[in-house]
Amino acid sequence: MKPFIAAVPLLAVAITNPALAEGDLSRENVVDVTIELGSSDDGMYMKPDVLEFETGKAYRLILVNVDEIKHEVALNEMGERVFTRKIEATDPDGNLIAEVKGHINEVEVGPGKTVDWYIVPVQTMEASEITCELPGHLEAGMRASATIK
Ligand SMILES: [Cu+2]
Repeated sequence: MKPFIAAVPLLAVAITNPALAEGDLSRENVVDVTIELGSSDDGMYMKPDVLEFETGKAYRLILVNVDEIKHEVALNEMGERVFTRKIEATDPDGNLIAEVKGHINEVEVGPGKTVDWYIVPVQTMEASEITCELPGHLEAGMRASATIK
């Protein structure tokens, strides 16, 4: 039950403070975590392949696809334990293309593109896999271990 208790103050703040409700939750303290998606001679990868998060901290997952084909990040079990603030896609000049809000489990990233996924973990989790579920990619090695403390 403890993880749920930790989540309550976050939600309360989001509801009572209009500025935060618009997506500025913990903006000053966002921790950037870059996850590179690509292929190598050994197959396909997520780099780094071990990730650690803490409940109540705000993160920006910077999904960088360095490949010439589409990849994705599926949070799987972790998706049930994080609050997604928003997904943000921008053009090469940094102009906003799309901001997506709501509960999200998977994000596909086009070849050579980057997408920012803003999350706040709200519940602890033992090591669990995030994966690329595109056909053949998981088998080729596209997985990373994620833990929420
Ligand atoms: Cu992939």
